[in-house]
Amino acid sequence: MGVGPIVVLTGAGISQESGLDTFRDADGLWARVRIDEVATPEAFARDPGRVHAFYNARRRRLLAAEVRPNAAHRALARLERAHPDLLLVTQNVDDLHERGGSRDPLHMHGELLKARCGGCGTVVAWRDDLAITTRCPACAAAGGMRPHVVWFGEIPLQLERIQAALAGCAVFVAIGTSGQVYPAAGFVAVARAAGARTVEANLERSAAGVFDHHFEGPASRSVPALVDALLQGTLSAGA
Ligand code: BJW
Repeated sequence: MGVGPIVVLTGAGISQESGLDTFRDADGLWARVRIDEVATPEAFARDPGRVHAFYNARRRRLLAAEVRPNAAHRALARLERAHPDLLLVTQNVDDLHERGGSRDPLHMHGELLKARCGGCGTVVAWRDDLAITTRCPACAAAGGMRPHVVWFGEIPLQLERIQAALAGCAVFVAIGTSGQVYPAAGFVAVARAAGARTVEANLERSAAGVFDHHFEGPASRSVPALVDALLQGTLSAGA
């Protein structure tokens, strides 16, 4: 396939049909919980128990038997196998890309199944609830363990690697993201400026006018169609 390097950015919408909440849809997390109570470093400093409760509930949900990767996650793994020059960047903290077969997705907003010590900085795999009393397995300090996620006001992970890939990509694909949170929301403009073709998969096409191609509908249907179009070289004709 001759499309050149591909960067794929995914957001909460790709995991919605797997049983995980999005953030900004009408029934999303931010309709029920205030961002400044659970998703900032200040919130964690003020009331760590509240923040732990929010992430503990989401971690338990992620580990529930019925939460599984869907056809969209699997289609991206298929694209990666056929086209190794692909960087999969996800804003999601779930592990559904890994479970769907993707080898090494870049989790720019962190991972819910990891915890980090605010004292020594150690990052460890974590599947249990976190509490104020949880001790760091490395330095044994209590009180500093937090979910390994990126809150508002914190710097997303591996931005240099992402920026380098965006600067060299021929195709940029955004899937299931509302494009409201920066810096991820600006990636499409960076890719466009680098000459990439830009592709969106979402329930509805975004109004911003920065995408060349649109695949509308639930990700479990639109993403396999998008991947087929990329692999068959029919993107221009297809959407
Ligand atoms: C479907 C579907 C289906 C549904 N099929 N589709 C003013 C202007 C500009 C920027 C700022 C500003 N003030 C502050 C900022 C910066 C701030 C920011 O962007 N704020 C905006 C709200 C204005 N950003 C930050 O603070 C970031 N850090 C930063 O900027 O550092 C400074 C810096 C950067 C670079 C260099 C140097 C310095 C950090 C942002 C951290 C975001 N964290 C969260 C929580 C992570 C942990 C957790 O999971 O709890 O990340 S917030 C939340 O939003 C989460 C998500 O990853 C992120 C994006 O959400 P996403 O994925 O787009 O989900 P939704 O719900 O918004 O959209 C779902 C979409 O799916 C919709 O479009 C649906 O239609 C669609 N959909 N079902 C297909 N079945």
